[in-house]
Amino acid sequence: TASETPLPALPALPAHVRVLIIGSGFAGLGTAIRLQESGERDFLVVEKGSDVGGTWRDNTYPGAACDVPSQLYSFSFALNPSWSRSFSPQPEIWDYLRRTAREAGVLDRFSFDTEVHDAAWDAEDRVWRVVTSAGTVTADLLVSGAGGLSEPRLPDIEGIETFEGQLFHSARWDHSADLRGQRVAVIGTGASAIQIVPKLAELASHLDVYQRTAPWIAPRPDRAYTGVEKLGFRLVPGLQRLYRAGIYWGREALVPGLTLQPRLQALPQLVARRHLERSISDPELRRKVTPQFTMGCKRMLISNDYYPALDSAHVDLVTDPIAEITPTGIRTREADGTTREREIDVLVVATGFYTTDLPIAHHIKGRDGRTLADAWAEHGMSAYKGTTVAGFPNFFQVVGPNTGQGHTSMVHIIESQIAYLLDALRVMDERGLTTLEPEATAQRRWNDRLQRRMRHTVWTKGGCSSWYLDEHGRNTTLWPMSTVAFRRLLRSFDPDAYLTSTASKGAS
Ligand code: N01
Repeated sequence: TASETPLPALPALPAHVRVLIIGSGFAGLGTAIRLQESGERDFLVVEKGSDVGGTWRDNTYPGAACDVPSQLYSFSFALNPSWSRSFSPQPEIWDYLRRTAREAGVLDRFSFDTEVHDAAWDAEDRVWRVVTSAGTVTADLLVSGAGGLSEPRLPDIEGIETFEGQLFHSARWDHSADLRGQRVAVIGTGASAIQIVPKLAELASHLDVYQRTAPWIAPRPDRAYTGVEKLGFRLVPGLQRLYRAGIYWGREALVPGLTLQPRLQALPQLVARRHLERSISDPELRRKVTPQFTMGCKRMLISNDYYPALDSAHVDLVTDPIAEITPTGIRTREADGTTREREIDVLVVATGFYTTDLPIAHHIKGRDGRTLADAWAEHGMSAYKGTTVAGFPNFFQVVGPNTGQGHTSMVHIIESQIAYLLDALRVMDERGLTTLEPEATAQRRWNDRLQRRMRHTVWTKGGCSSWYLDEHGRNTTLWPMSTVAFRRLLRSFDPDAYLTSTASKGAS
């Protein structure tokens, strides 16, 4: 299969490329393929992992699967007739990405096991100087496809470093750990945890699930595609596009409105409550898992096996707050003020990622050595059109600030950003531009408008805290309108919003 074929190796890093891309998930890989299709071969993808796939390479935990329908989870230019189910398991998505990379013939431009240590704008030579673990490369343009959910965040719980059993993050699963017959704990009840818990419940002798906030969980309408459907996807061009369009427009029509009108949540909340009641027999457990915030405030989850797993005799849902992690287990603070330790052999932390404080932001330096983290320190992450940043010439961030999705596929957003980047290159070529960077006022106007809209959404008003919000309570991660609107706004590159320079003249 595609997964078993060795990857072609790049003999050495080139000294200079026109476009340097960081990361090879949907964002980096999509950018590389589209660049090549546009006739641009002078690019390099640096990837710190040993393969393509991004989050779909890294998240190999048991039960890992997509909660966005398969039909929406492929590039529009590389549909996948091989999906086996309506919601794809992780190995299929990873395999799709590996196959797509191979078939596009771009892998000879990839450098794997290559970590970016530092990327700095050299104002004199007008290039990005990128220091990697495999050497230094200069590039006219720098594209970050490093992802918004790629750096695991360990919980800041006292004593975590003292734990003597096995401990790992959901996104860095330790497959050498034999969990059969072990006492296991999971901290977290987000999208990752609810997929992991049912699988762990099958293996562990005892499982404790530590819940801080009860999430909303709706039924998962997952099913295997029939033989007729699969044959149809292969043989009838257009059938898959029809499926895709149907699912896509259904979501586009409904979900963005739901984020603005919490009253419209009444029906989906009822469906989720019924789901909870049907799945759990124990009234005390039902009470504990009943969400206390408006649906959609955190990511909406879907699962058919999480609630039944919690309802099993050997699984305990612990809602008392964690006081500390000890060498042998987890100690909680009980309602009466005493503490209680539950002993475990293995601890799985499914506590999410660095989202509004991306580690890579400390390593990308624009004008005057200012890092992205410096630029974002005061008011949080922001970009122009989620893609370019004032003070960072010739820099594009695919999956940048306020581009995330709560209801549909990121791939649609990613393709909109890639199209914008390609159009920027076209404009640079046509006008002989050497540099471009968004005007600070254009960026400010864009973000003021977004933040004004955010104030009325369920993410801000729904009564929960989530990874969508930064330390100032601002949502700097999600796109608050439809993906169709995003595509329209990024349809063509808009040089009027940019400071540009040509080889002979200075910035204008
Ligand atoms: O992470 P999360 P995730 N003590 O941040 C809890 C995508 N994704 O990996 O809710 C105790 O959502 C925290 O509690 P609370 C998807 O976009 C997609 O699950 O903050 N608990 C929460 O329960 C998703 O949204 C798929 O009170 C602590 C959990 O840990 C995003 O990735 C699958 C804690 C973290 O939840 C992240 O999901 C999986 C502490 N100190 C993920 N710190 C698909 O299917 C945190 N928690 C496509």
